[in-house]
Amino acid sequence: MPQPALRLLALGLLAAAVGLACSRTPEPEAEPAPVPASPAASPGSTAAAHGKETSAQKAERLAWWTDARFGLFIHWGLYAVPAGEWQGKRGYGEWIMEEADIPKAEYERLAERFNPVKYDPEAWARAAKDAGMKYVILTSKHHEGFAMWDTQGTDYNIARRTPYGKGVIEPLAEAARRQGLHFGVYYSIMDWHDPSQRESKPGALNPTLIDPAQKARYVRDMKTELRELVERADVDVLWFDGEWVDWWTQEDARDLEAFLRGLKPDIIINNRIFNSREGSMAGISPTGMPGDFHTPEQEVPAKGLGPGNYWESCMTMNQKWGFVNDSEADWKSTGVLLRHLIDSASKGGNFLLNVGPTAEGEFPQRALQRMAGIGRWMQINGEAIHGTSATPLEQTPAWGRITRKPAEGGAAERLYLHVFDWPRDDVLRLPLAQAVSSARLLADPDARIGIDQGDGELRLRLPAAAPDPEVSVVRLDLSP
Ligand code: H79
Repeated sequence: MPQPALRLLALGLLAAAVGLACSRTPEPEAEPAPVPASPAASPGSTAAAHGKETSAQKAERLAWWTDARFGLFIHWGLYAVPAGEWQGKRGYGEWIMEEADIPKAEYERLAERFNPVKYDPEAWARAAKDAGMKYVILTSKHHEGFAMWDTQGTDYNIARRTPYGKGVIEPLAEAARRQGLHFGVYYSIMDWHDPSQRESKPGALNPTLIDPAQKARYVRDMKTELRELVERADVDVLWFDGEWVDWWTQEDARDLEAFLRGLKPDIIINNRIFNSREGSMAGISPTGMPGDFHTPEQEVPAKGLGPGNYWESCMTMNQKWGFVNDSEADWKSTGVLLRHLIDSASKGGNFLLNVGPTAEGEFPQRALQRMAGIGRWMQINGEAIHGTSATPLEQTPAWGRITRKPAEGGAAERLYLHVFDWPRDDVLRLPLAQAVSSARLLADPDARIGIDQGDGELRLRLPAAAPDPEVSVVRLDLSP
């Protein structure tokens, strides 16, 4: 039989040595300090810019992102205007231009009806923070090609074409930082509007074909736009998508990556900067590809990817990424979303949860309710998510998930047991031989928990009822 305790210790030493995802947050979690608008580059960051980074340097560059574990994705563009409906037909989302086969000239006119007078970036950032999220990723430009900031790269932008008359990216970047959150942008490589690109066959904008004579100009405009975003919104993360077009080569991706790291050495870039996703939406790239982290979409992988492999699962609360008029039945429950967050953390990954705001500039009520619900849970249990790393145990327990914080600065090694299904006989079992010095329920620290250990198994006698209706967390301090 394997020795879980020994394996635990070995993993702990390994993680400490490589400087992976350690707890840096004192408990109880302190108010976050505002993130400086132009953080100093970390010592290893120039190495990333030159493509010569050690795994320890990468861990340091990605430290805030790894500790964060939970972020907000925002899909906002012209598609919010039709809200999923075109010519009486429903079921579309942010892909409506392609799926409803809307001619460019007609689609452009949606801009005349995009007037988000209720946009309150401070309120959005506060909602994210209150949900326990640590960063925000906003679409700067989706496949539709419409830029959500005042850019020199294209006149097809929010400042020029809408009654609103100004950009929405920098205001959210600033609001996010005031709330102590990091900020990033989504950017689509494929562009259904730009004249360089056209349908690959009648009615099929996806994937686009490019006119070779216009490619250099298009890539130059991309760089103009991305430089503006990095310099004006000081983006911490670049989240590419629409990378699967044949005309976007690995050479293009490497050139763009070097360009971006030259602008901001510490910048974090997803794997979709290059067409290398395996298994379609699974979002995993082979090793050695450009980018910093893998991007499973609409799923949490069955297993973690092991140390040194960074990933983030992005997921919608409902059926579409952009705002659509839908019904409650289309939405995942707060409990389901919360379990995806915990599942991601227990496997060593991040969870990026999406909201599609309306064309008036508001988050849908259903999204706000879910974020508030997760926030109430995070208020009590956030320490079991933030700054944690993957479970050290080989087996996923039938009752739930495990996250851990390695021993640091005199604190004991900690395991967090996220109990999805409260045991009927009140006894929680896990294969752990290492001695336990304390066991406490985060939602009810005074509740008595009986500890019984033997034969490589830990048995915790829990109170008869779960203190949290969704997921109750037991914090286990292990003896050194
Ligand atoms: O922005 C959101 C979506 O609009 C966008 N990604 C998230 C973050 C997206 N959603 N669905 N898709 C993209 C579907 C893409 C499907 C395909 Fe392919 C593109 C099928 C074939 C080409 C990508 C590449 C998946 C398989 C190969």
